[in-house]
Amino acid sequence: MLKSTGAAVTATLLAGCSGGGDTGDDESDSESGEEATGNEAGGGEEASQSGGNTIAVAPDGGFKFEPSELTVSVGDTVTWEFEESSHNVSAWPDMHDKISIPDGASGFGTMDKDGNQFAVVDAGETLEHTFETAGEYTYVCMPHVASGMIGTVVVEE
Ligand SMILES: [Cu+2]
Repeated sequence: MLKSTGAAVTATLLAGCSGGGDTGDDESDSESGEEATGNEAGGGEEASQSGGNTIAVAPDGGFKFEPSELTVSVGDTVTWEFEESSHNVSAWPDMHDKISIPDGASGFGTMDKDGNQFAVVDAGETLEHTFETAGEYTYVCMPHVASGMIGTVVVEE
């Protein structure tokens, strides 16, 4: 289901299951050293991503994605971290006319393509998506798209 599209809601997996050596939870505080060097060293792949291509959902309770625009490369995985409850991510073009993805790209979201557009996720959960097609993806939070809760990921070759 979600996995087949390259997206997965992984809840606490990030912190829980991949921490080879370190105690895991201080990733967000210590942005500087460890993740950068740990990237290639092959801990869990989730662990290496949390310092990099991460988008905060509703930081400080705002109806926004931070950063609102992120540029990555084909093959990169982006992680959305839900800092508050009552939000979601949809990059399914049929759900809203603000949503757009490149021709031939896969949609993704915290819900399935035909799922509940207003299903929200809890604070602390994450969504991961690996971008296989270059181009510009505009995704939204369905409950708050009218409030401008819209984000963009630009995927370069
Ligand atoms: Cu929202």
